[in-house]
Amino acid sequence: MTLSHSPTATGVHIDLATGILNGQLVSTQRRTIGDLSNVFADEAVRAAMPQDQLAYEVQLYQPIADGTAGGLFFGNTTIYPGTVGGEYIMTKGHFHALGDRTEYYLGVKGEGFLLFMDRDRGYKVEKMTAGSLHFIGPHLAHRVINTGTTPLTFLACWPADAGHDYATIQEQGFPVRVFERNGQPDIRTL
Ligand code: PAN
Ligand code: ZN
Repeated sequence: MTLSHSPTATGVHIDLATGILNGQLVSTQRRTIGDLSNVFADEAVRAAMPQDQLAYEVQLYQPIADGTAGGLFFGNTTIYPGTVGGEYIMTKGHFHALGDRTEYYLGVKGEGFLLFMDRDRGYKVEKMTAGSLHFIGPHLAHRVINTGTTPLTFLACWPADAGHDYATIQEQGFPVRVFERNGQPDIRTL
């Protein structure tokens, strides 16, 4: 590495008010309602919705190659408000492919729930708000649910070799779902 002898600008910047990242190595992933088949309880309602409706977006800062042991990635996620058949819009959720890899989530804007599930389908829910810091321990699947009426944005930092296991969630789901009832979140066990 060529070390600079005078201070230089970093290659990436985060707007702390919005969580938006800017920089050359920042990429964006979008998840539409059409990408979320079999995520919500009412698949027929989801399939009848506009398939190009944006459900959530992720900005990724990957300063090191995917899979590098000891490396770290950083990103944000913005989940748009709304429901699918009365169920709040949420991320797909995943275990890490290397199951013992951990992660931090930090709430920036909006409100929601962070749902954890262990390998025995035990679960817990943490409230996510601006400034709430969440440690996702080893072997815990994680999903974020926007229970508010505004976009929910959070920051995340995770190991570059963690990887994502979506298949287990696609097959088995989480043990609870969160529905809107009289404008309030209602956690239902399955
Ligand atoms: C996050 C998530 C992001 C989107 O960066 O990947 O919030 O959620 P899904 O990946 O479940 O669609 C993270 O947990 N990375 O490991
Ligand atoms: Zn993760």
